[in-house]
Amino acid sequence: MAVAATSQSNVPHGKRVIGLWLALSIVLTPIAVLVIGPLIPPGNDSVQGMGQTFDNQVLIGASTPIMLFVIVVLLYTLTAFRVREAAAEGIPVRGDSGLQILWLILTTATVLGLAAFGTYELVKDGAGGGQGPNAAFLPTNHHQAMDVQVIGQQWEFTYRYPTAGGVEVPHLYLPANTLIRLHVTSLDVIHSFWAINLGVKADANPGTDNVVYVETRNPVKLNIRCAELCGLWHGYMFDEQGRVVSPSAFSTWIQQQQKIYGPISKELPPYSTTYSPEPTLRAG
Ligand SMILES: [Cu+2]
Repeated sequence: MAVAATSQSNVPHGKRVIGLWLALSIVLTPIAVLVIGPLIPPGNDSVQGMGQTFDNQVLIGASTPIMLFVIVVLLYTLTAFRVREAAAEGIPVRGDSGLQILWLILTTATVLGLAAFGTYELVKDGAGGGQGPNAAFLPTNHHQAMDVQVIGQQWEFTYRYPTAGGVEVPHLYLPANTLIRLHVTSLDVIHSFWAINLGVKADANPGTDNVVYVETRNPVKLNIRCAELCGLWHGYMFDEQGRVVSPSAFSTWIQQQQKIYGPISKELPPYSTTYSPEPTLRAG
């Protein structure tokens, strides 16, 4: 590699950087999208989770060439423009309005394009985070959704099934391939219901009916955690015994639960979108 300033100016640095960047991008971007992208949570256990996993793949597909460009420019610069003699000066950098305008257009288009994509993805099926009592964005088939209530309390979640007499149970069971309308609320302080592998995270606030939709897919174990610091045992507020089960297994299960918890449910207030903690006898 020539080092004198005169020969440096004849070297097509720009073409070399672009060529290196293109070659690396063509090889590494599909690997990032197809291999690394699907490893990022939540995975494909619900329709909403699939959507989020697809979003992760799009984002990693857009960001991999950008990251590679930064790395290629950095390493190329360190190698090609390194001052090897104490007296030698680097190539002077002068303004380049064409390059600056191109840079501004590309970065602005990337950021705005991803923002528009992210917004569309977030609202298109009315899922993801809870949207309060009157969800602004609904799945197209929301009239067929099955209602299930999630109640946060220090320090566990319980679940009520209004379609089964309002029975309250300690673990979340959902039928497979079913659209669920979750009503997330709290009896005491603020919690956050996070069903990690379903791609659902919704605030559980007292006095609030926070609605969030999720469409289950195949039977799977659920990993549920509280995602809002809610007091001393917040770290222990999790449930790994929930399941998505086949519809027939679900109807067997809910009948069992009605036998076990039905007598206690009679002492509970009637099913409601929110509760006051004061007169409530808790199950368990
Ligand atoms: Cu909590």
